[in-house]
Amino acid sequence: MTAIAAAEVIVTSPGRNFVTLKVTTADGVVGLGDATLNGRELAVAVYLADHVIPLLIGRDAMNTEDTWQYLYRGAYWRRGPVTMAAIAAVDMALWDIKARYAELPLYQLLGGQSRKGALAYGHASGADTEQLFDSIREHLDLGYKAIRVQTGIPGLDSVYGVAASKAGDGERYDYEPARRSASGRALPVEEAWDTRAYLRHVPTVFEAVRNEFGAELPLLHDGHHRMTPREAAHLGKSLEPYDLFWLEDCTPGEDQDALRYVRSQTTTPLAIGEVFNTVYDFQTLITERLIDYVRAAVTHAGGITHLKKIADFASIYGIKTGFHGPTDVSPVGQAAHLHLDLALHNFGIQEYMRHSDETLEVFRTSLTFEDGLLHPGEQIGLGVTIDADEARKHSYEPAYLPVNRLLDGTAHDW
Ligand code: EZ4
Ligand code: CO
Repeated sequence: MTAIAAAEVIVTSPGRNFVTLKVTTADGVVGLGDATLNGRELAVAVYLADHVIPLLIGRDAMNTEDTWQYLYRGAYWRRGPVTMAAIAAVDMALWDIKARYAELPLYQLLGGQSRKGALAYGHASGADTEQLFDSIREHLDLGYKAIRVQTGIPGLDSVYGVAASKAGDGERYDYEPARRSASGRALPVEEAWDTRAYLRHVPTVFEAVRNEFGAELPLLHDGHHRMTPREAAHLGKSLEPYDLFWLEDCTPGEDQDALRYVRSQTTTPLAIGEVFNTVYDFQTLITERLIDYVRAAVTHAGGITHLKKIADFASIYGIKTGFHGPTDVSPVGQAAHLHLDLALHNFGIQEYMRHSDETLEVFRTSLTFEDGLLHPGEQIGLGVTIDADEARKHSYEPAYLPVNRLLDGTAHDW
């Protein structure tokens, strides 16, 4: 038996907030798990510290499946992003430990290497076409072979996915949706939204991008859960001439049935799931083949054990993966994605936003990005360590994701 001797929650904010679980065995082997829930971080930190860590001490660190079931079924109150992020962090840490005992990079325990590396897509954006083209060129220069395109909308001041400023550190455009208030009292930023303006403008932008960059480049777009099924169907149809890799999150995440109408109306590939927590959120979507890509994140969908089940279930229906990889997934969570990406047969694509240099000083990762492909590296375990001294330098600062309102003030999906 490889007993868990200690577990600790580390909250750190190197440019943005991260919650990490550090589990240590009686032999002193350490595993890390990402528990970051953007904008609601401390709820998971307390859930772990008060309700989960006491259950871990003395358990066999090797029993990833039983520990997952114990925490999921044992809570009685199932699912939800807080619970599932906490379970995810434990699960990642235990897989990290298992691979460290085996002295293997984790992907070797998940099926080995099925491809050279994971095709990554980056986030290009611009308030107008000129800025967008610059951003696409910068991503091509960085080696990206697939690009998400988000654009400003005439008449709207600030739009989801459009970077506000240039950061000048690798990614060039700084994009972090959760914001902090200068006054110290963090309240969510309120954005204004107009779906009709969006639906009119987006196809013109894709036409311009195709004219400038050609037919070959894989292009993606994120609708961020803002459309009704009819609106989403309309957008999917109007984007068909531009041959998207996928249209993401076109309708609200709770409503699996909504995708049935969208699917019946358009051949634009559909992806959804970054806000999903379990395989049950995908059940209808997968069995009725209403989507092409599952977008869950290892951090919010119960860790490696559960994300692999989602991917395997999807594979039976010919559906591929496209795991959620914004900067609010820490280098620990992103490493977990990459080990799965390398091993899973039905891997599709991996979202990748480079973390800031500040973040990468706290989290030392063996991840590499070369020629458009991500690789988790050959270090044992997840391949990530946390520098506790660096982490302590960056104390938690509250930040919220924005809220969205229609032009008349009605609250809308952000
Ligand atoms: O808005 O991770 O596809 N990526 C996304 C992200 C999410 C953020 C929320 O924390 O939709 O940018
Ligand atoms: Co998204």
